[in-house]
Amino acid sequence: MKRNKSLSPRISMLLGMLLFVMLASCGGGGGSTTTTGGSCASPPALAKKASYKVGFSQNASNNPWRLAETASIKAEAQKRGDTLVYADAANSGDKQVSDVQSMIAQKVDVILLAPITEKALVPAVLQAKAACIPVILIDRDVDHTLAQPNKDYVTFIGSDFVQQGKRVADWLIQNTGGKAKIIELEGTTGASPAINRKKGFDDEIKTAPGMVLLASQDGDFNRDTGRKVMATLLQAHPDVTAVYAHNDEMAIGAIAALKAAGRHPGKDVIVVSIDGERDALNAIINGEEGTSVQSSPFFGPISFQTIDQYAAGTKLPDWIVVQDKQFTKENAQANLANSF
Ligand code: GYE
Repeated sequence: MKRNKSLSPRISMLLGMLLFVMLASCGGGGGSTTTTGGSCASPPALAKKASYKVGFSQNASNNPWRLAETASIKAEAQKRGDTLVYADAANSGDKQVSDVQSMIAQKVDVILLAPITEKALVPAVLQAKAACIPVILIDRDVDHTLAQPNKDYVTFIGSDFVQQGKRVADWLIQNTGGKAKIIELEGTTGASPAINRKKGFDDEIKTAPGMVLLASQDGDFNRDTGRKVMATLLQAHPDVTAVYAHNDEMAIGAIAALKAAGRHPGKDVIVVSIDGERDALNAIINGEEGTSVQSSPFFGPISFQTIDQYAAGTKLPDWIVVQDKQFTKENAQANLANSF
């Protein structure tokens, strides 16, 4: 009781400060992209300039997909003569929040953010907004109950993850005659592609009664974690006939685990996944993997075009949907040269 009493003036002062910051920073309001009366709009406006100082907050650099994305962003910034402030959060939500805070302190013009999970980066998105810096989400989305496009951030540029999961499920249903016992390796818990690739796949296989989901577990979008999780699940479910991995890295890990256990991926177990990286295309070519639905990592051109459009005052959609191909043994070889 005593403690509460002595803290309350401080809390009310903090609340007062918070209210002040909110009023000062959100005066533009109402979805307008123009700056009004010294406060910023919602989302904050971007002044047209010959070149920009662009922040790019990457969530990790531990797989070919992330490296291809970073290379694409860096190449496009360089091509345009923009200054890129780059940070790699090394798979940590906390580090990614402080990376964005550092970009705010460095007064970048705009932030490209690939949020590690749907929730972890919401405070950073709101802090950028309060500092009048527009944020464009790329490759992963945030939780829309906590932050909204065309309000708290500009837009989300990325694939339709539900559709990706559904496409993998449809291929698997067709290629197993609608009968399979499946192990699912999920991406990083709480990441938008993990949530939605699971939803798209799980909902679709429910339409075919012979498709049985034996187990579904987090493999963190990581090759070696995928391998270890697969090895463990394989012991509990030796009757598995199909593996659905939320990304190619985990599929490659699963193929290694299957082989180590004396199984024959592509023959007694069908492996399917998402991304379209080179190792997966090669696994499709040599028969060990069935299909990989593409998830393009080449965000450079589209991100910087979106920055230009936003600065020009174009009203952007809440979601700029990236269109993806699908790789199978029919086209894997032809797409190998452009893979990553
Ligand atoms: O599939 C995966 C990466 O967010 C769309 O994250 C991206 C996914 C991609 O780690 O390989």
